[in-house]
Amino acid sequence: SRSSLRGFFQRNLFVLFTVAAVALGAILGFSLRPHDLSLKEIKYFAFPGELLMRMLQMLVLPLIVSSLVTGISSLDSKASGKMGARAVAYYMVTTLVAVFIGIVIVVIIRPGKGSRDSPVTKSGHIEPVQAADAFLDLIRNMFPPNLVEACFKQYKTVYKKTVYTRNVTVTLNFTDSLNVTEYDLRANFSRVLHTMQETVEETVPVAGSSGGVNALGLVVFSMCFGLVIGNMKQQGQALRNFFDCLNEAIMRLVAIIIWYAPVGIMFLIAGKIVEMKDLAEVGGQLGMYTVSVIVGLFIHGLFVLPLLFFLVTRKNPYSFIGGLLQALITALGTSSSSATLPITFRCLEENNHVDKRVTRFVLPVGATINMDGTALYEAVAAIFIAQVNDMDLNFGQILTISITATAASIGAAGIPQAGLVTMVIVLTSVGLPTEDITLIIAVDWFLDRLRTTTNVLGDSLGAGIVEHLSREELQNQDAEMHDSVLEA
Ligand code: DAS
Repeated sequence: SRSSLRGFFQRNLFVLFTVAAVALGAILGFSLRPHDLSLKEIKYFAFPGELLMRMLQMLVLPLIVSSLVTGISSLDSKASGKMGARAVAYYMVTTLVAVFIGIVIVVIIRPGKGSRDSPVTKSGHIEPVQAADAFLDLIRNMFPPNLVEACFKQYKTVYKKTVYTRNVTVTLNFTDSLNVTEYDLRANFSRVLHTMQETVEETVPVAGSSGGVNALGLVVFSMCFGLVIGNMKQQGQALRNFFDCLNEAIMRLVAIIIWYAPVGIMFLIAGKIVEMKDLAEVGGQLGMYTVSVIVGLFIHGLFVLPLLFFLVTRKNPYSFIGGLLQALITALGTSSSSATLPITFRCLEENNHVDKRVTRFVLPVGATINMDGTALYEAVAAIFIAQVNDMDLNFGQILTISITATAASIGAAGIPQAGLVTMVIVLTSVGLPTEDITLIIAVDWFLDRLRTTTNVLGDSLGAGIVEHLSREELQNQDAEMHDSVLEA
């Protein structure tokens, strides 16, 4: 029939478009590299990619609030409690498994033991953010001082940097910032991130790329709000209708943006390829470290998670993953789980037909706190840095790294390179020098894309697993709805 043909068309042609966009982006990027474009020219060239990021980020705020409030208020608190417990159990188990895989890999490959020919030396002074501050920031972000600030936090850092061949002086001045807690942490590390890049004199908005949404605070608020209006029965109906309609409207906007996504992704990939350092430069230790992270992410993402999905749902995980390709490629292009969230919703609901009552609940929470890729990466990076410092970690320290890497991945926002920022918690917890973060910055932009893709994959398979485990509650609710309609 026409609608199934349209469905087939949408599902497959889009994926083809997006894969073609990545390939074209790579070709474009590599053909432009020999022209040695300046950072400015690259920014102009990659502008269509930045547009896509901004369009998706624009939707993150209304999408998180409307989907969570609708999702939670549409379930009775018993059902939502059970679904939430299953989701959290899945998040904890898969994140700890990811950390375990990371530790086994990095202990076997021992990337830090090679000769110290890594091109990036330990240079530049970094003021480490103390772990305690980072933890407090994490808790603080769960309770935004007021909703306006959390949603519309205007934050612009104009920073001027004069870089003298890697000895860097950076002055940060915060202008018209309303609420800088979350980005304080990030701004310090944006200092680290940007000081290791090419030397140019420029002032750019740093946090603009992260969209200025405090997702953690919004998730906590939306869950509480959804629970409350869910229990307000008839009195809350008007609000429930409002958020349901808002959610529907946002998903229609996504349906429009998704036509532009392949173009945006093409320029995001191309722009990054033009900008990146010669990967050939990345030799020795750094190369083996990169291999360790990639091997770990592939084992976790392509074998462990699909196996868990199969064991629970008895469905073919790879055909489920086939429906997610668009979201996975968007994660690869944007290196931001929250920016990918609108596409993740669409892939799960349109391609994999996951119940909306599940996706609305687990996806916003998962995109914010369930980051298997990040947890694996932070464990590998911390142990790599220990190896580079010839520091043998005892079992207690390895256990500490497992716990703090899990906590740091929960705390990492779904924005580019957030995992690098929260790694300070892991390093400080075992007494490793935080300035060694500079050792791994050169390859972080690349690993960030892979771990973000793993994060999105984990969230999406989790939605399928939670739906399967909750099918009884969902069927009961359908039956109740059916009966109430019959009565009416
Ligand atoms: N880029 C983050 C995300 O969006 C992951 C990370 O930085 O570790 O999931």
